[in-house]
Amino acid sequence: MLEQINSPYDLKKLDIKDLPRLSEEIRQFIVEKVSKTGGHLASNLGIVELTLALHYVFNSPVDKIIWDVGHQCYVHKMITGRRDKFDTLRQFNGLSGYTKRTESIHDIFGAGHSSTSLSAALGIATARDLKGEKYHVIAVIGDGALTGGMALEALNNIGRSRKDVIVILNHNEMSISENVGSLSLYLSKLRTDPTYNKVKQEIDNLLNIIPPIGKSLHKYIEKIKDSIKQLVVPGMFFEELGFTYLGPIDGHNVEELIEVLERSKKMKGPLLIHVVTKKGKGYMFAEKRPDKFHSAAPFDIETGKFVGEGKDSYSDVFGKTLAEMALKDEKIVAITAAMPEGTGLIHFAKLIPDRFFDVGIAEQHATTFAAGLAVEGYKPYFAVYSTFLQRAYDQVIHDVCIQKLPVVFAVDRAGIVGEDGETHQGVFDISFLRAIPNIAIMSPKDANELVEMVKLSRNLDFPVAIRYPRGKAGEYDISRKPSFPFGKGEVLLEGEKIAVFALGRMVSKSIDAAEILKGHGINPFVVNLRFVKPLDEELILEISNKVDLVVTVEDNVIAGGVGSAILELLNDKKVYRPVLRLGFPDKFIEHGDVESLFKKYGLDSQSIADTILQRYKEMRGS
Ligand SMILES: Cc1ncc(C[n+]2csc(CCOP(=O)(O)OP(=O)(O)O)c2C)c(N)n1
Repeated sequence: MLEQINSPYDLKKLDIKDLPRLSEEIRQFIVEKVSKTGGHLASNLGIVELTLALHYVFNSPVDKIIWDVGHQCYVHKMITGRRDKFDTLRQFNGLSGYTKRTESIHDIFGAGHSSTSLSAALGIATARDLKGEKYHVIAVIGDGALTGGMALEALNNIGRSRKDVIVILNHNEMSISENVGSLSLYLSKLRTDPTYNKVKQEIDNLLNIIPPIGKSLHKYIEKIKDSIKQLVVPGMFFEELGFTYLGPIDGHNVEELIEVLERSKKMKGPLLIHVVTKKGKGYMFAEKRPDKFHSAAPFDIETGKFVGEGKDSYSDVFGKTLAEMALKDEKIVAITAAMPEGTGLIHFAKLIPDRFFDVGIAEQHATTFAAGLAVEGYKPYFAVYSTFLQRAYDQVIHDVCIQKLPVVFAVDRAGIVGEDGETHQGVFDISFLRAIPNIAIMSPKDANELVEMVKLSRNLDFPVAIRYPRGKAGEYDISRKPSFPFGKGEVLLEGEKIAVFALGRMVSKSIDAAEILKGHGINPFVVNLRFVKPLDEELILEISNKVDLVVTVEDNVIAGGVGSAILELLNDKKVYRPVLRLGFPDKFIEHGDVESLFKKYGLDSQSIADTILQRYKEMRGS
């Protein structure tokens, strides 16, 4: 059946009775494709029927369907003519793993970060009304995404606006890990409390036996029915905010979903439809461990085992080191914004649960919460992906740095992350953090140096950011003590004529580039900077004074990065050397595997060597 569906129009031609079978075909297709490419498996398996119902009832792209985060859009992509591209999902030059406006007219709003859909929906609905147009605006948001501050700000405004906006709450009780917070408890109560559901059923039955007598009386009775329902049925929280609440509805019963969505088309004002789904539905391993299959690496379908599983990532190194430190140091506390697994803090959570805090998808709150803990003498470590720290920029400045509070930001997934693409690349943090007074920024060249930096940060009494990449870490020793003082870089290769100043994971690439250059008779210095802020000025000036060309290498955008910092330093100190800055250009970096991206942007070892050689030849006029 799937073969026949190349647009929402094709879907609408099917009989409703056929949709459960189509759902099964879609699930098989997704498991098969994602097992090869990797991707957001569990969320997509959970949203099959809901997506079919939405495209069956509404008329995309005239009606606007907006997906929060966008990670659950695979079924939507399949229905909207992109099924044949799934072999390239998240690959270099392939299909994006998120909604993307340039990819399809059905992707009304691009996403990747959480909790934006409701604000976007209200903006679109407001524009619709200003223009006097008529169509439906539907936002689909998960219970995890609903923990984000923006979503709550938007609910507050949608309710007041009285606009026709349909919010579909996809409730599976999971964020990536189990969902947290009191709103989550409230939703669970709605979903499971038998008295709520019994009362609702009884009232429905009771109201349905009131006979409709005459047209106007019928309308009147419907109104009374609605008001009685609202007094006793669940969802009062949303009702008080100004929404009409419908639910909870079985999100795997496609007929029921279609019926409710058809009804919703005729209703006025803000509407919240509470749909209950199971994350990972239909694939046993994903149902059992939806967190592991949230963003899955390629895996074996039969065993559910991930390819390349086993070795520790940088996140594990960080999480294990911090847990080890905290066992002996009761002032250390750890915070995550809904990423206990991804950040490696799960190791901490297991050992020291009472000093571990998962605050939900709430990076702003997490930052200021950490500031509060620091005020009272605790040493908070907020582990957060570089891209999501962007959310908390004002909190970093206003609540942490102005007050010079000793919060440590463990900036995970710094640099390019690969398959998640432009919304997730961590290529801005050096630039946006470097501009802030009072904060120190460091980046380890390998796993051992990460262990040392985490330990070094413990006794620094000001804000610190430690940035490290996504990926496997290699061998390391958790018992290492800091072997370098604060603010000091190291010369890894002594050389002449050219100095390469590299940061973080670009250090090993620069060493490899130096080896290639040796084949051309050039022996550059290679320096591991370690610190972006403060720069090791003494070392940088000393080495720069010895050479004709200064090269900087970083996995951040060039604008405002560590290369800019060195250029500024040399200029201020009147050390006038040409500076070749290597990093990412002034554009958003697309998705793809990390190695292909490094190559495309001239940041693999060979390209680094080639660029240096070319510049050096130009300088010498040869
Ligand atoms: C601002 C931000 N922080 C963190 C994330 C990482 N993240 C992606 S999906 C997700 C969980 C979303 O849960 P939910 O909305 O319930 O959707 P589900 O996958 O359960 O269907 C998280 C934490 C993100 N995308 N954006």
